[in-house]
Amino acid sequence: MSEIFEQLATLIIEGDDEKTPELVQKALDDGLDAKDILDNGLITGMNEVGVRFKGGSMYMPEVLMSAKAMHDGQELLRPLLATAKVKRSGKILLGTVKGDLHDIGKNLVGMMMEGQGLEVVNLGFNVEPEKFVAAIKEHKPDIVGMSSMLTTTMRFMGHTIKAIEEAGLRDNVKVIVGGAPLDAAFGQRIGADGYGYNAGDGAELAKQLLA
Ligand code: B1M
Repeated sequence: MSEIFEQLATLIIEGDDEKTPELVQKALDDGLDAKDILDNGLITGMNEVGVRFKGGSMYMPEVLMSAKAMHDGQELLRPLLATAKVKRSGKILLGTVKGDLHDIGKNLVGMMMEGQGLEVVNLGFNVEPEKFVAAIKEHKPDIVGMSSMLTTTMRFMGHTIKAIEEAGLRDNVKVIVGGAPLDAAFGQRIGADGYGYNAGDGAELAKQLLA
């Protein structure tokens, strides 16, 4: 049984988005549990991708391929996991801030977080502070994650945190920020709970904040 999990993890690391869903389906047909397939196969593979990415032995295009394989494999499990009421380890609301259309990095962060077993509600890009606030009320996340790629849109992270405070919701959520023009000092200055340097780092940070 552990052999099929190892094969799944390897397919994720290799970023094989054709064979991953096929093997997930085979595992299901063999009667394996959806959560075991997720935890011991897909997430194990994605964890290794995070380690290799952080260590510099995997690069962005490969990580994106792994993320796609992970996504396609997970799609088959999603309905089963929902039915089985498997408890995800936390919920994160993710968006690129107002005025900013860059979403490749933010989507990658979301996929890495899904790979860590988190439920991700992806609000897309150009997300106004008010939309973050409304989404917190609707989805009740544990963490709000904001991305910005432009020096001109970084300030909307602070505006969003302020809007969350003014709505009386700041104590309900942790806030993490990331994006190429930011650093940890900026995150602290605007009152965020953490800053993620890259996708793996962001996912790890979310896990730490939930622990
Ligand atoms: Co634009 N762009 N762009 N662009 N673009 C940059 C960001 C830029 C650095 C290019 C340059 O001048 N060298 C520059 C910004 C300069 C600045 O402000 N410092 C720039 C500019 C100026 C612009 C426009 C203003 C250009 C123009 O129109 N004159 C315009 C702005 C549009 C707007 O947003 N309103 C614009 C438009 C675009 C496109 C739409 C064409 C396209 C975006 C498409 C898309 O995202 N769907 C685009 C692209 C692709 C880029 C570059 C080339 C690549 C960005 C990217 O996807 N990187 C970029 C130059 C560059 O970065 N080399 C550039 C790959 C991605 C995986 O990395 O996004 O850094 P990244 O995400 C990382 C980390 O930052 C981190 O983890 C991710 C994965 O490791 N991270 C988080 C990100 N969010 C996180 C959140 C977290 C944690 C970690 O927790 C919540």
